[in-house]
Amino acid sequence: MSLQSTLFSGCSPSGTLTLGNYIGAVKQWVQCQDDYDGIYCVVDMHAITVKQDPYLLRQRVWDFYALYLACGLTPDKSTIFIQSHNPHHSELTWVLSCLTMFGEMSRMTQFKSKSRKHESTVGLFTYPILMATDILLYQTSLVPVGKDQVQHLEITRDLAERFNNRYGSIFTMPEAYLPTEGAKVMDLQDPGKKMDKSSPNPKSYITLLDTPDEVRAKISKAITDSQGRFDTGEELSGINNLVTIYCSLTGEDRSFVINQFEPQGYKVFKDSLVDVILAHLVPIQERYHHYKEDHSYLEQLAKEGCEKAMGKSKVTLDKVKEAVGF
Ligand code: AQP
Repeated sequence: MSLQSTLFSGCSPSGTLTLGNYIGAVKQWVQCQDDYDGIYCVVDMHAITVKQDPYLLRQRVWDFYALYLACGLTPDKSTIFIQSHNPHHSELTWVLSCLTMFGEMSRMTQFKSKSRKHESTVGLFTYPILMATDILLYQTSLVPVGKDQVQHLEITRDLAERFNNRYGSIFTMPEAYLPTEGAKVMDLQDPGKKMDKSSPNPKSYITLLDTPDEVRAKISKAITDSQGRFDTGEELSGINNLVTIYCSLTGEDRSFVINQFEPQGYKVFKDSLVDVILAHLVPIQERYHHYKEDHSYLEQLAKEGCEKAMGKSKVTLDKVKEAVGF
């Protein structure tokens, strides 16, 4: 039995994985592999909370799976699977839905913002219950969360506590895991917003599959500062975001980077940033293409990953069914 803490995370295949997903999530997961029992999921059930093209969705699911591996997740160390392949997620979601109050769901701010852009389906409304399931099903103790997900982790903890009080102590109480290096990467055209894979403007994000020319063009057009400063004193400035990307990928100190590039100006900095980004992306893309060449191998890995995941989730689900009287 593993004595490591269980860590659960996933990305939603609602677009192509971005540099934001890489810096804020996947790169951290890879670094955590030796220290945690990591469970990493392609959360396609989350993706359909907003309208998706079925053909594109299936393609993206496999692209995500191949990219997780290409970024360095390994099935030997982590459990890597596709959410919809494990039916236990739907089953536990129903049980938890029957413990969730309409009022507490209504307070979720992400629903309020997303329902302005998408159809207000019941699935979009109750999506935090599915997220709670993802976490509780694997007795997760640590969940890497950005600020926008803190509210959803809180409701997960509320549901775990409510269930445990009513039916006996079955769920582990999850805590937020705040990685020291994980940075929030902002939109290249609007640094007030986070870089988002489903943004309608492709210039606002870099995907892990962008060509060198696309990366160069997007970085050269990225917003900086009208006065040419490197240290604007504003957290949400374009240049601040580019320096964050540079530091996250190189591990270099922010003030060192600013001192190095300030005398040389934005052009030299941006050229160097492109080199840094491509030094990460090119090897990832080579490995990605290697995995994509053999779809049956990918399917085999996903099947084994799912069996490993279901081995864990079944233990929890059996206890839940017994506890609620099924
Ligand atoms: N810009 C970002 N900077 C740092 N970390 C980020 N993450 C996402 N964007 C950034 C982290 O990646 C993980 C998975 O996120 P996700 O894209 O699947 O979920 P989301 O960010 O909440 O996006 P949506 O709403 O599901 O989909 P789209 O992209 O369609 O809007 C998380 O750990 C997240 O913090």
